[in-house]
Amino acid sequence: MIEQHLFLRTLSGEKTERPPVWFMRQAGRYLPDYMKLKEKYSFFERVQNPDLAREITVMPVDQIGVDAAILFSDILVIAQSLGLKVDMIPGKGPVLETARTQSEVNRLNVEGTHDFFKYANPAIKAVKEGLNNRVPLIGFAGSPWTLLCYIVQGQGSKDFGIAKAFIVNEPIRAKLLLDKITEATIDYLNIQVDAGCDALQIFDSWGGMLSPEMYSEFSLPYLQRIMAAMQDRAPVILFAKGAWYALKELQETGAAALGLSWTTPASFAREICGSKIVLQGNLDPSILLAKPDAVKIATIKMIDQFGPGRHIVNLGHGVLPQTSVDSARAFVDAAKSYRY
Ligand code: 1CP
Repeated sequence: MIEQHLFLRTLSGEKTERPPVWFMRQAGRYLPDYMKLKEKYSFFERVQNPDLAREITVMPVDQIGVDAAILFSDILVIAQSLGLKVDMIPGKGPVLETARTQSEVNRLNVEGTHDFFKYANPAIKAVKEGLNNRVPLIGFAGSPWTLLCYIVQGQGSKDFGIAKAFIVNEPIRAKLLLDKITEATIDYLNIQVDAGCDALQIFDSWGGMLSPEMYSEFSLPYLQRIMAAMQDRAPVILFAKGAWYALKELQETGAAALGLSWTTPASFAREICGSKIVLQGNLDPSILLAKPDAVKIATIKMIDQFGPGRHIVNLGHGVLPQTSVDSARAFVDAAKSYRY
């Protein structure tokens, strides 16, 4: 029974013998076998083809030994489903067709969500078959604010200045855009749960770029809507990178767990949210660039800081592409040999 798996038991608040471990971006570019598939197939072929989605999603389970799989996809599929072209440029990252003017935002098509995500059900079913109940499958989406960052900016950015100026200059239009992203995201998360995802994670990767006031206006209300819609569907992990000031409000959305970046201490989160909160995180991904022995020591020290339970071991953000497979394994092995 998948419900009996360590990862899902921990998410439900049970006391366990050790913390489960997985890490953000685990199905990706630090794995040599993934790089081989990357040469042969485009990014969205890898996402949409059931055989490729299965092979890539299962890879870190077989090769690194993580306790949960995360579906191979990207947060930007929501931009695509709304009708915007997304190109993954090798060496540069994603480049998107933007929606900034009123007519561009009006044109975004929420009604087309189910049609666009026709591929997701067969892909997720294939992944579940490949996992064969060894570990649970995490589905995911970006937060509406984080999606707005890419849809308005058109690409990754250090400061997302165009996106921030947009919400200040055009707050009403920004909220229409956020509404549309929210609606599409709820539909897509339901599709993922219906197809067999056992848990969900919402990535508010750029949440912490907003001031607390701006966060409560442009990110939190949309997360609250998503969380309300998912309440009886699957446990949800909320990862709002760097938004330490919103932890209490994020907890009150009904999240099963909160993800922490490495700049937010576990003790701080427990002080704000109480001892019962399940926390996920938060080793600095750069530490995985160190030698395996050093990674082990740092990982054990990090687990100690979370206290005796209610913790899912993860990084504080996505794994870096330069990470060696041996150091990634040392991180996972340290968690798997830990005992409370
Ligand atoms: O072809 C490639 O390999 C391109 C690299 C790549 C990969 C492996 C991209 C482009 N996306 C992905 C997969 C991906 N993206 C996953 C797969 C599952 C896993 O985690 O193993 C997930 C969960 C994501 C989520 C994602 N995409 C986030 C949220 C997580 C985070 O790191 O904050 C974000 C911000 C993106 C946008 C994105 N997609 C790709 C890149 C290079 C980026 C970042 C762009 C930027 O802001 O510079």
